[in-house]
Amino acid sequence: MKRVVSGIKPSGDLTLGNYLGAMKRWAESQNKDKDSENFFFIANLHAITVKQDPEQLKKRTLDVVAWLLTVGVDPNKSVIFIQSMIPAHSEICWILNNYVTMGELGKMTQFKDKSLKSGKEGQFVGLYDYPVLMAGDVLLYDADEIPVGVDQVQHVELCRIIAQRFNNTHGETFKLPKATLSDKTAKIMSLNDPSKKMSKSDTEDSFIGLDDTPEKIIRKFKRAVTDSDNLIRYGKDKPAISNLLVILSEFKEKSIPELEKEYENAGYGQFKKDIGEIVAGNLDKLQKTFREVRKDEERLNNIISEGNRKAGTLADEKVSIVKNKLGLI
Ligand code: AQP
Repeated sequence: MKRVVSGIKPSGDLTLGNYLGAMKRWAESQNKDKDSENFFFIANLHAITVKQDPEQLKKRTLDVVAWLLTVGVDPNKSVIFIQSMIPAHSEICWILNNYVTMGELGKMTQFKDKSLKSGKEGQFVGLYDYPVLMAGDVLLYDADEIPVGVDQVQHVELCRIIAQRFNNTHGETFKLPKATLSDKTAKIMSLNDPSKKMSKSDTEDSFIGLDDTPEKIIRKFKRAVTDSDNLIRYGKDKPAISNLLVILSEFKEKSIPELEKEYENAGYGQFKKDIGEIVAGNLDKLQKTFREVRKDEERLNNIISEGNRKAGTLADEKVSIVKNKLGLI
């Protein structure tokens, strides 16, 4: 039996990147891999490393649960829980802080990128400590696999270092997890700068929000940047078109070579129009399901309570083992 753990922050409107890179894959893996136990959580403690409006945060936390159900994460097959509702996450983070150095945390790309504006000195400690909280999220559950986007791989590697260091000092305590990546969707790029990943906290035109209207989606794809020549081809020298091909391939369920052939004689205009329409049509259907699922807050809260109960039992057991080893009474 293999254990899969992954989380998502309710820090903004979910994007196509979150959907293709994470949520859709979670649903697929849960159905494909009968031999796995899945834990998917809403990383609201991670979300507050960037200022959040409290009411919005509460609402978005339930929104994300509803989106997980909408895309097919099944609470009978996967445990869905809320990070802040299991105190063991904060507790293990504090403990693991003593097994990681400032040098290691300072090297994390996400920290460097996100503290560009304020400068490292002006940055709050939460963002710096983000990878340690994440390590705790994973180590509490003896996870084998962490399905993530490319952006999180560095954090999973640091998690292994922390776990190994703890194990070396106190004996075998934590399982060393590994990050699993999908081939192509591991990094969906921004629509107006294909050198950056698509992010929910970026500018409005750079991402497709899962709740964008069809008109908005079509317009955003129409305005998406393209590469210099007019060829629809996948390749390192064509980052913008490659990104659009990956997106189209996911929604059309056709391979990239098939799409290259299909669009051999088409221009960028037609290509972007087709992507806009197919994504808009699919998201429109998902949004209808989302609205139905989101209405039933009682069901959502029951799913969360049940998930918290299952995850909390395991997490408390692990914290208690760790405290014992450290002489914490
Ligand atoms: N563009 C992306 N392509 C592929 N995967 C992605 N993920 C996020 N963006 C992309 C994956 O989605 C999961 C949940 O991500 P998250 O919301 O917890 O954190 P994030 O990676 O920081 O996402 P954002 O959208 O960039 O959030 P903000 O802007 O708030 O920081 C992860 O598995 C992530 O890899």
